[in-house]
Amino acid sequence: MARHLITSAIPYINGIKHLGNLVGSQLPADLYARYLRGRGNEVMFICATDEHGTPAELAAKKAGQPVAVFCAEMHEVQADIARRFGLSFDHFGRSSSERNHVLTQHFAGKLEENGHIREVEEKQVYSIDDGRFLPDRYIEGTCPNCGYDKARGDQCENCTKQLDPTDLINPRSAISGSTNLEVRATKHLYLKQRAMRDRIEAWIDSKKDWPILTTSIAKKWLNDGDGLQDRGITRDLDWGIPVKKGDQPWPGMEGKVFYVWFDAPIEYIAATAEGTDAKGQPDSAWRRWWRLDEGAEDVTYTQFMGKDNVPFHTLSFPATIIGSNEPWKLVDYIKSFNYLTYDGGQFSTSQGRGVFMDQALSILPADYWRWWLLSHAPESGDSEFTWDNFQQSVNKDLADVLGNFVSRITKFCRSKFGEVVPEGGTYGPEEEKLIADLGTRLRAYEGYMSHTEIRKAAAELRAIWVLGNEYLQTAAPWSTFKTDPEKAAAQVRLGLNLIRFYAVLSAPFIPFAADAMLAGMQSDNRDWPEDVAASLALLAPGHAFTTPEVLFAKISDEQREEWQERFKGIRD
Ligand code: B3M
Ligand code: ZN
Repeated sequence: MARHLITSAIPYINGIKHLGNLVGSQLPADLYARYLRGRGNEVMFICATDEHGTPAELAAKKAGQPVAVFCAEMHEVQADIARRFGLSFDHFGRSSSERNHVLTQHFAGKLEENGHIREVEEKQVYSIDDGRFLPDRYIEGTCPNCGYDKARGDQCENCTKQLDPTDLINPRSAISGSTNLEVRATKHLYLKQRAMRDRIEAWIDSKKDWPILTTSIAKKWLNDGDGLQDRGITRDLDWGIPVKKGDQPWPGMEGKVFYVWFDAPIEYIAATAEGTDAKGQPDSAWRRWWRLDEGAEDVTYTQFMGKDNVPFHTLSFPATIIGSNEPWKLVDYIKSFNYLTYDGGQFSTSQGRGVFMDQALSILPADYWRWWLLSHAPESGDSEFTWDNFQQSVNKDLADVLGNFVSRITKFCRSKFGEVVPEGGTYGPEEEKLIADLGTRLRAYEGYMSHTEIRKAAAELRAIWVLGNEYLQTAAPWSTFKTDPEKAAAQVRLGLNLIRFYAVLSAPFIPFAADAMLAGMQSDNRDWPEDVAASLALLAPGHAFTTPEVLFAKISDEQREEWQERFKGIRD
């Protein structure tokens, strides 16, 4: 039994995530966690909400709530949706937790002690009426280049020119609209990543098996232009983790907080501690996952994220860990994803375009989405969600192949033998061939699953379902029964056992259907089929079952059209 630490990129608190976010981190991480648990490994699967930064502050303002209240409520909303999607986190933490405050301040203190922090004086726009500094993109004004009157301080959306806030004509606060602005000097802490460049590069180069998407992004930031830049790790905001050196004040940094991207990855560690705290366990319970000197030597750590998060996980977070000079666990494998597009365009949180997690669950159960998203995961390039494709995939794979298999075999058995596994008959060459073919495909499936090759794994699983259907088609127990009821009994026995076998293999993809299949077979044996023949003999003659309800309903053309229409616009 091996030990696996798995983290998903932590979703921003500012709203409910769309399906593109889901398939880019939390869902594949869940697939992997479920698979590894299914194989008997010890797994710690961690996620959390990412609660700091200006977007959180502004979303709270828009909701008319104090930011702490907004975050607490939105955390519960996201936790509930995650649960309903079957995301099996061992803990779903909060980056605003006390644990994260302490750990983030601890890391900053260590980095400073080891000479990895420098102070930089900057000039920044201050809004007198808002009583705060404004990040560049919260300053609006007229573009000096094209005259567009809603240009942002970092860029003009109309002509795409990169801007400095001071370039804008008639600048105003995007928060209040106030023009009562001035430029003030402010001091910030920078993490001296540049000086750690060679150590980080050597570490990345040692990861020979990483996906190309991950290493190519990391390399780009290491080598492009001037190479790895030092990064500001503090902000002039109210909401966030106060800047301190460990538990000591940081002179000159009063009233400032750490930058959200500094504390967010540290939350992976903190959330593990939040989880063990919640169980009343001692610190050693989380430290054995994270401290090389306290048991984490034999942990394999895998991270899941969208490609836009890769630089922070290949460069900045490792710089924090390495720079601490303490024996913290570094990631072993980073699985990153391209983007999922929506019906010819982008999914967009800010524009409310696409299907959001709560909306998805309001029209169909989680497994329909899980199956489509995972079997179309944007691994080697972007992939596109279309309602057509979704309908086809659900109807073919889930309803026609898997669902139909379960329903035919159970209904036939009920009508001829009753709701028990029938006895009598023996397996012949067809059954032996099926068992051998299942074995070959199962080993391939395991290979893809353990390397997080998700689309290939899905294709292999589908092929395993198809084998059962084809067997049923050729064995045709309904015809056999007329001439050789004993033989038909053996065929049906194999078929019923296949339902349990499929439930176990499919659980990482479609956990709810897997539960329904096992409940129907009145079995809670979830043992992974190391030996296919033995696994297909687990439900012995005389074992009672109940014929399950329809596992997967087909999506009709009317439904497809209705949903396409309903979700074509913009969410309000
Ligand atoms: N919240 C961005 C995102 O959800 C960010 C990830 C943090 S991972 C430590 O894409
Ligand atoms: Zn412009």
